[in-house]
Amino acid sequence: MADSGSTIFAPATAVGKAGVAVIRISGPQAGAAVQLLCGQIPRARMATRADLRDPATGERLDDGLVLWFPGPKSFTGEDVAELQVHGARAVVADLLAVLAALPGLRLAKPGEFARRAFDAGKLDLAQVEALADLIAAETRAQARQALRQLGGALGAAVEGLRAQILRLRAQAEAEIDFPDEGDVPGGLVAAMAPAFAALDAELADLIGQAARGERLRNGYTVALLGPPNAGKSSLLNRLARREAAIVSSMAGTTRDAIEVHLDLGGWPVTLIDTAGLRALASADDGDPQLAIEREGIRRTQLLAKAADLRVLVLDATAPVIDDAFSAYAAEALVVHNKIDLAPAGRGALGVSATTGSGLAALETLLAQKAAAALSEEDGLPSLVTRARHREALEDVRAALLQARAQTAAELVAEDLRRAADALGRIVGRTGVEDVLDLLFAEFCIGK
Ligand SMILES: Nc1nc2c(ncn2[C@@H]2O[C@H](COP(=O)(O)OP(=O)(O)O)[C@@H](O)[C@H]2O)c(=O)[nH]1
Ligand SMILES: [Mg+2]
Repeated sequence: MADSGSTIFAPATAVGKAGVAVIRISGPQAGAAVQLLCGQIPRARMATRADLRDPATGERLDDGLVLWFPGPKSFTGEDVAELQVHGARAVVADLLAVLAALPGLRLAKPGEFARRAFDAGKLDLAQVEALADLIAAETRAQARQALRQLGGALGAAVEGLRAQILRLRAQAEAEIDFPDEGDVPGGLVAAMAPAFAALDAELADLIGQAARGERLRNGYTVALLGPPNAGKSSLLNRLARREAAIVSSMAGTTRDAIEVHLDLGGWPVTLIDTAGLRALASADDGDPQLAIEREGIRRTQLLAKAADLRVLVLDATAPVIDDAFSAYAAEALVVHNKIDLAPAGRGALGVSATTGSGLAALETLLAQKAAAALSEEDGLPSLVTRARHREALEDVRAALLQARAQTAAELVAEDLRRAADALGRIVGRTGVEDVLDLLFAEFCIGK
């Protein structure tokens, strides 16, 4: 993907019928392309109205705005142009065809603009991840967290830690080069003890934020569990306000888990519908229908375990707790559905997927649980948002712990070097080639 000599272009907005579409061009030929299309290079960073023409025929393709960002003060660090045109499929298709025909220009690959920004040092790796998260954000809390990371907050924290570690390393290196006759073994590490303790506390704090940050990115997961026909799928559809899951009076209709993403008061909640749980007699082995149901139940058990919250949905007309899900009954949120047919039992929240009664209370309860799990203690979103960050921080902590146990200055220096490298991985300084391709593939074209 490191073909940086070419000039790339792509629509930066989703294709379809829209008021405005943005086409982005980046690379050494961006200026020539703008000159050919618009007959001029507009003033830098000023919106300029221009006719956009096919240079081959002179035909006017659209009347739009052109923005010119000469490198290095641009998103990618290269010469960049943005064409704001009418968001018609025909206009965009014509302009893309004209651009493709120009020498040295080609359509960008997914994430290629962001990749160039990263290669030019405009964004560190954590910021690139944040950009992907921001584009994917479905709720305000997710957008807030991504924006903080895009602003470089994680990178700044990492650089602060790295600078402290490099200072310690310099001390260790000095000890190797100019050993003092009077040194006692372990004296070096003893002198560093306060610095090690401070670093460890800071790392523990960051790692402590990880669970919340990762959960906010992925959504607070709620699994709907219960016997077949209790109305789990109906409830999910009702909460999603669309027909996501198949509803049927035939028991065992839902085999695969269906999930919908809800925004409950700004908090992302992923609601998972599951196959109904019921105790199956092992004597039924060999019945293919039951084998499928058995597999569905096995998957449900796994999902139930992994979810942040389990909601046990029972039929209010027959709220029996079967062996198959009795294990969840104690800690799950118990909901009695079909209260249009029978009143809810004691200790259960009564709802009706058919009439909608009780659903507002259920939504409020789910939002409260999500808020409790995701909300910030200090008023700021989590700095650590991905398993990748958390694992690197754990490696840093382990390397520092090892450094503290050394007596020889050489070994202290070596452990400190490993700690600094692990930090470097978070922002993409070291050992990230394998991560890069995966990450940029997360983007769609034009980003
Ligand atoms: N009267 C009534 N029927 C419901 C309600 N919720 C679901 N049902 C019906 O119960 C049957 C099973 O619903 P479904 O959502 O497929 O249950 P699941 O197996 O738990 O997913 C369907 O015939 C639904 O129409 C409800 O609140 N009231
Ligand atoms: Mg179902």
